[in-house]
Amino acid sequence: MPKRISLTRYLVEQQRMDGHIPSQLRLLLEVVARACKRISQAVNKGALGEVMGSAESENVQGEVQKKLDIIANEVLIEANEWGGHLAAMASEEMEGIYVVPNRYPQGEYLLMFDPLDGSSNIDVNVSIGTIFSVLLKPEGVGVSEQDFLQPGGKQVAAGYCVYGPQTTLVLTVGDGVAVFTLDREQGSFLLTEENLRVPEDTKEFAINMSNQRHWAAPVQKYVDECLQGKDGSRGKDFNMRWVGSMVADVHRILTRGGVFMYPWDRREPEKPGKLRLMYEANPMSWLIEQAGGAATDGKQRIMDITPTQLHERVSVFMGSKNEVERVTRYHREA
Ligand code: AHM
Ligand code: MG
Repeated sequence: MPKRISLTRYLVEQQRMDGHIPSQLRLLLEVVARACKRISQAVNKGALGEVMGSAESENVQGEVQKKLDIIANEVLIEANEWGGHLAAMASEEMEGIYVVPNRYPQGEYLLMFDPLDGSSNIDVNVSIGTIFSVLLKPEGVGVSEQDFLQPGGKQVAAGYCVYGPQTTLVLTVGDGVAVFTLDREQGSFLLTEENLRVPEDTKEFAINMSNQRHWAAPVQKYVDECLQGKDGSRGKDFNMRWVGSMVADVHRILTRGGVFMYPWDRREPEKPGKLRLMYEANPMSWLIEQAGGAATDGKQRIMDITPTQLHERVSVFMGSKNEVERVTRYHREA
């Protein structure tokens, strides 16, 4: 068995050798990883831990909250609020920002997260995850929601933890993508892959096909061509996968290629898409780009979008570069 490097050592080396991350950011990422371990334990207990089912509340998006959504949100806040590395946090499960209480020291970072992505899969024992994104707070006194409204290109760290057959943490600090697997006996994340690459071409796409009749013409055209396979203009057969947890679908694509799409559709025409820009699309876009893939909203690079609201939504096309370029081209030509 090879001797594995722990997440702690990986981060120390990033700080020491490459000067990629300041010590406060290293501390922050360690704390996020610790919180993910706690969430992983709760997920693992399932019905034995009374964490299944719905709570009697809705989040700001009007979605019914699952008990685990709330537990994961609390775990992330409690783990991160006292360390002195953060100024504030924002989450899918909270309407406004959570400013670090003044009984604790204030740090210079902003943390955003989707504490439990793929909520509809909790009760059926299918992979779910936590997605996170870190920004630097702009200079100035205090902290406000406005400070969070920075394009994804300003992220200083991003990642996710997927709670599946294994618990896997995937991270970028702008120096490629590293993968850590949770060793439950040791209780630590160990580096299992570095410099992940997404193949430029693929024969696999991921989209919720039940929404087909609601899509715009460019998405119809792209998926139609995939479905025609060898009999159509693409000259190859495509396979389709849809877990219904963005973390799991994007993890598959980071591992073996593919294209993930959650486009705008006519069900809610006033919304640009279902997924949230700041704590779902941006961190995933950066990971995908760091692995050599691409991520657009159909027209522009997702990470170039300047958000105007915390819970802003966006259309998403990400994964293997040549496929993302093709579906983006169809949008531009339309
Ligand atoms: P959530 O953050 O409330 O769990 O919602 C986001 C999820 C994504 O993980 C996934 O890609 C998508 O919603 C699935 O949507 P659908 O149920 O329409 O297939
Ligand atoms: Mg989500």
